[in-house]
Amino acid sequence: MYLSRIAASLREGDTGEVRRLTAEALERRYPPERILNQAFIPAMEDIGKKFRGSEIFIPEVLRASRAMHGGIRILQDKFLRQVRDKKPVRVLVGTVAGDLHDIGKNLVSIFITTKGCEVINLGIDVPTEEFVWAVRKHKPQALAMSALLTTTMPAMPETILALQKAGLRDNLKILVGGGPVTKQFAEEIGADGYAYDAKLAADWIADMFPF
Ligand code: B1M
Repeated sequence: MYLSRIAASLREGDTGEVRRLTAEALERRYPPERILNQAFIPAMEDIGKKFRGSEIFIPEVLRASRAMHGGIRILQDKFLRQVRDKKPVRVLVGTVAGDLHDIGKNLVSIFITTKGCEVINLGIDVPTEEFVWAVRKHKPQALAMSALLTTTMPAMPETILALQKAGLRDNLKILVGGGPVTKQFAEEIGADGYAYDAKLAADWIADMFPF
């Protein structure tokens, strides 16, 4: 019952209700993965379909994505509490320079968190130098880069090259993904992996760093 109410509130873009129902569902011991997989993701997929079919427009998409972020923050607190006592694999996540899309990237973050990893989310429009700086500072085992625009895809090989030049590439696994990114592109630019969606991204990290 909670799941369908959360999904409906998300579609309506009602952040307050999504947060309230998510917190209540967690209190009633709904597993966070279930809330994510059976409420947030189907509702967001629905929004994507309606947008493509011109049934709704950008303001509605933005309201729904804000509502999902509100709910994700509550889920993320829960996931983080679950991994606090482990020594987790550290993963840096970010959307590349020039790209403001963050919904898919945030899904990737949360799915990776569910695998028991510590995720450092650098946000959107992350310049190459900031990726390099963050890898040097946080010493992650993996970097996950997202791009949703064909025009921002070149920032991925640029970042990989900059990491190589800075001597930071060897001990780092690099995963790329996002709408226009393909497996072939990932191979061409020298990434270690490609994932089609957030779940596969998390599975890839878990395969790379089994524990
Ligand atoms: Co933009 N946008 N947008 N947009 N937008 C797309 C991406 C687009 C496909 C729409 C279209 O034309 N049909 C198109 C890109 C075309 C292209 O280049 N191939 C596009 C465009 C052109 C633009 C602008 C240029 C529009 C303009 O201003 N003329 C502009 C660019 C701004 C910029 O970034 N500089 C723009 C702006 C925006 C908004 C700001 C209005 C808003 C973003 C709000 C936000 O993120 N906070 C927005 C939105 C919402 C979309 C659509 C409608 C939805 C994207 C989304 O969040 N989907 C999108 C059309 C569409 O996809 N139907 C569109 C839901 C999300 C769960 O899916 O992000 O694809 P997605 O993530 C998926 C996978 O891609 C994958 O996993 C997720 C699912 O599990 N994935 C990874 C993502 N990152 C991954 C990383 C991984 C692995 C998997 O490993 C590291």
